[in-house]
Amino acid sequence: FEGKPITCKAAVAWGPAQPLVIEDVVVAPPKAGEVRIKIVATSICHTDAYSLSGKDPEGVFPCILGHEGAGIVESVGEGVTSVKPGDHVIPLYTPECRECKFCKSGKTNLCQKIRSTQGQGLMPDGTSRFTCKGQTIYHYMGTSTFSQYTVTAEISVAKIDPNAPLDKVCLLGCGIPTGFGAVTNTAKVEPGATVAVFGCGAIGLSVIQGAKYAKAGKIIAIDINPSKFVLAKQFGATDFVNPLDYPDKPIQQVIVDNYDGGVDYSFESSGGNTKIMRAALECCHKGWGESIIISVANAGEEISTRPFQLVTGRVWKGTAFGGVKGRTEIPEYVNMYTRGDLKIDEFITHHMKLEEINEGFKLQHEGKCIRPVIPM
Ligand code: AHE
Ligand code: ZN
Ligand code: ZN
Repeated sequence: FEGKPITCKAAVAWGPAQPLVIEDVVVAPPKAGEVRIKIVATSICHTDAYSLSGKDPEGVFPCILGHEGAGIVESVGEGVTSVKPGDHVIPLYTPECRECKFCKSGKTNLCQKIRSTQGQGLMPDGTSRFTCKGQTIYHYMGTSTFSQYTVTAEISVAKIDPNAPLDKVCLLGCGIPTGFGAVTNTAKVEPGATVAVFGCGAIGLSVIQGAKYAKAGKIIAIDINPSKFVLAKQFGATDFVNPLDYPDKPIQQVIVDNYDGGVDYSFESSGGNTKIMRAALECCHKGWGESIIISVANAGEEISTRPFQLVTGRVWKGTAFGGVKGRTEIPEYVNMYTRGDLKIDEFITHHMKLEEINEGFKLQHEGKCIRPVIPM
């Protein structure tokens, strides 16, 4: 286990709200229980932009962002048994240790084994594997996929079919399982159900794909940008509602009035808008409708509704990474894709070089890009 440091390119976030800078970084070899991964492709998720903005209380700088990627194990540290050099993997920001209270509960995917150090931008031993210009660079979400090489915990990688194209399945690192799993794991939508989706970005489209897979009866796509409805339809949405077409009526009232008292399930994938979270809850059917919050709101934001909404049977839930236990379930998502049962290619609206990564953030912010793929 005498690996050598590797010097490679990475997009470094030197400080909040500053553009990323492509730098030569030194990546130390993996320590015990860690793996070093050659990242083959990465994409950008809204949460990377949130943390870069400086509004994430867990955001530490300088750091290497990125949590939606795929790669090949380059080397492993002492005691690592579940993967070996050459294995194809997807890094997991939600690990799966299979031995903590959370993993053993059977009730959640939120493994807490390394959560505290991960939130501090450090490896489980409390140190970093990245340096640049002699300075320590922090990790991000336990993944840091905006680097040609990264180091993660062994429990933070899903080993996948080596025949799957890494420049496609990299999207299984966050957005696609997050939306799909919210439907199948968190809500457990049943055949024939009426489903509403607030926001048709990558997460909303994944919800639509999941709802179609679950054989929902009606899938209502809601967005103020009607250009999003083209893809929403392709993914299986049956109805399309633009709140701007109803200036005199709250959108929840529009849905309750037009869909027989409201929906069985609603999903909020608005990018963190707490007003939309409220509308998503309140468009649910009295007595049983369930609303699932998926997106990350700014720290300090609060949600509100009248308690009467819950007293009369609506249910408010939330989900992270779609309730997906990554090491167990992500290989299955990869197999669904290779069998042709899961759309991924349709999410990829742009290809760009690592040097153009700031342009990727800009296009996503403007709503012009669902997902860019960046070959590393
Ligand atoms: N640090 C942020 C919270 C960020 C957050 O909620 N992250 C989600 C994943 S977002 C994926 O794009 C998550 O999995 N949370 C579970 C966890 O343990 O962090 C803040 O605002 O404080
Ligand atoms: Zn994400
Ligand atoms: Zn665990």
